Amino acid sequence: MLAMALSTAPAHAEDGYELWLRYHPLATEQASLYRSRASQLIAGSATPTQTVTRKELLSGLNGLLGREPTSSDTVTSDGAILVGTPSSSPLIASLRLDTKDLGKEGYLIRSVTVDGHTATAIVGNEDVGALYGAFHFLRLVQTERSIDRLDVRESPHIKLRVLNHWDNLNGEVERGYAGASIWDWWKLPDWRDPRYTDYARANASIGINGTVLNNVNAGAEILTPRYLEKVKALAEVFRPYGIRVYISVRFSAPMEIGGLKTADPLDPNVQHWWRSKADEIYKIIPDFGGFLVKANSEGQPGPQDYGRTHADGANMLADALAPHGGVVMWRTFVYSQTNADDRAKQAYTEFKPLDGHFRDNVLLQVKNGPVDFQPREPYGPLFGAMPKTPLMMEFQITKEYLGFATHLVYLGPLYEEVLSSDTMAHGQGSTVAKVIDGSLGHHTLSGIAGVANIGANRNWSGSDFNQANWYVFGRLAWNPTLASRTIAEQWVRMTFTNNEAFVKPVVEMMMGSREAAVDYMTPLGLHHIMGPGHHYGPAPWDASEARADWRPVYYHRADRNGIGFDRTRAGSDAVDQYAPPIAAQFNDVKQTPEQLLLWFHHVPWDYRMRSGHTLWYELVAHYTQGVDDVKHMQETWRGMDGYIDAERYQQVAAYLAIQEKEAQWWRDACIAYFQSVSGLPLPSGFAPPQHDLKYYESLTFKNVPGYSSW
Ligand code: GCV
Repeated sequence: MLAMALSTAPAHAEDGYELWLRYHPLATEQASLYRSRASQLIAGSATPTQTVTRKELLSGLNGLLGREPTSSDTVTSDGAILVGTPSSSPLIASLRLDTKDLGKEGYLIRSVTVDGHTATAIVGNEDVGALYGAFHFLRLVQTERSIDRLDVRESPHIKLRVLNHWDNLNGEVERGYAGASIWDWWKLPDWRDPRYTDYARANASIGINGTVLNNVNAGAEILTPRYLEKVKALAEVFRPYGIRVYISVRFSAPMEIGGLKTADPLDPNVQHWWRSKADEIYKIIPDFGGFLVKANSEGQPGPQDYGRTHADGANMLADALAPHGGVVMWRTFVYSQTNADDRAKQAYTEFKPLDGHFRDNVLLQVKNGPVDFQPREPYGPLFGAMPKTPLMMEFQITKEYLGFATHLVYLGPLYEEVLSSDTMAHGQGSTVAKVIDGSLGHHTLSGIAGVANIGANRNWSGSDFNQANWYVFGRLAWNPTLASRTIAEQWVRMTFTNNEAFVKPVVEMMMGSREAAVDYMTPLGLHHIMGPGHHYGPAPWDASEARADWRPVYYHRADRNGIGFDRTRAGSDAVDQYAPPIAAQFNDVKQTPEQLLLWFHHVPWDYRMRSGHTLWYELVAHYTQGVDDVKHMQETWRGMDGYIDAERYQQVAAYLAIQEKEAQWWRDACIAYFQSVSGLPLPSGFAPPQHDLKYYESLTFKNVPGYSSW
């Protein structure tokens, strides 16, 4: 008996490896219901994509329903699932379904009748559409939705939906909190870890169609033949799943590995070098996606080193890739040590004048906020300000500023807040989502990138709940108008259980988690007051960094009289980078949403908030609320014991305990510091910090994950 039990037990019980593709048996009643509607599978295997689609459906349905549908060529009973494209399947063609508007990646799922039998058709114009449709169908079963009268039509709103890995070739991941890089560069190309296939499955299941393999702080080596062979091997694993590979390139590579004396983008030898390099890449990777570039930013080389513009640099690379259909994703994350102007303004100042100067195959990749992936920022003012240029969104999935792997912070609400922000750039309704999906500027090219939170940890993302951030990124990349709550609910059902007693409170907990983090870290528009360099924990007092704009004190500007960064017309005038109605709103302290108050305004400590309380009171109240919220999350989680496997339950519980400890630390350290600056007594009813300010200031941290310059 024991031997049998052991032989059927999965090698890694519930360690999070399966992600949301967790095809565990549904409850008996549900399973038998679905079995009758998924009795036969009619799906081709003439191409690699068809093969993986078929395999996924068979293993998914087998896992969920306890039985594989029978494979067949004709519909012989009720409950057949037909998968494919009109051109690859005469049976599907005979259904004459309208696939006109689906494009290359879209799909439909339709309940149909074939030869008198009920069936479900999953149809794309191309194989990859059918693959996406298959994942959608599996999700319906996995989340126990009805599959009786289906009429689903889906196509992606955004063309390029990519992950950015900040993975170095030595295996380290910049800002990575889930262990080493999953790319085993040393053993590639000969050893193709099966994990690469699971990575591709996970991404395809949420519609991600591109991956940038290496860090934007790039070395030139990735462009050498030895590494290109490794890139090719990964591209081959990903291709059946509709995923293209891209690489981050170092602008000075022609000098470092090409023996040239310059990397000047207007130099004919440099142009020739990049053209030959692109030819070399496409010879071995015909569907290579293109280059991602961080140039003239935080010490990286770039065209400005030669007195050229970002457009000169991007266009030179674009010309090299254009004959092969590749694109350049050029980042706008620039700010200069020598520029005394507000850091939040510098990307706009640099790039706005270049609108209309980029080649057709260039996208500008813009971080969601004007500074750097803070718990809350206003949307970046470039969105809506460069109508002639396709702008890509860059979100951070890894939680560099949001508590690393251990804090439970669901980023869906953050992404949704940014995507639904109205830039008013072309009248009301000019949301950021419409800027990046290309509809406002009438661009055919559009894109969205997420800085991955994936590493070699068995659970991929460093914690079970961090997986939700990878998931929600993909789903919003496909359709940026989806509600993050709906996505959270689907994720919970797929990742844990369909039991309502679990789903409801856990979704609630997730939805409140981002605001909790904002409250215990940076409430009311505060930002960038984390520990220097590694960004772990609070350090609002810190002024140790060499660069002014890396110091917390630069951002909060607290003194005896007040706190906040004056970005109004009387201050840095960052407000005027927004469209006039938004600028007017942000310029007026009374009209500025209080959650962004200290981002745009320097206000006295006794400033009256809408609640009638003073700013000082509200600040303390928000910090306290953040800690209370985490305690409440712990309480919710305690009530979930027994609904899921003990392994994951316990790890989440342990991580929440860390989060509570650190939320308290954030609150106490920030209150102690701001109190020392304001000189004000703690409002009554609030507990004093557990330690004095000196204690918090004395804490230092070495060997912090994701940060390697100690
Ligand atoms: C890849 C922030 C991070 C850096 C990161 C940079 C960027 O400054 O702290 O680690 O570098 O953003 O996005 O380029």
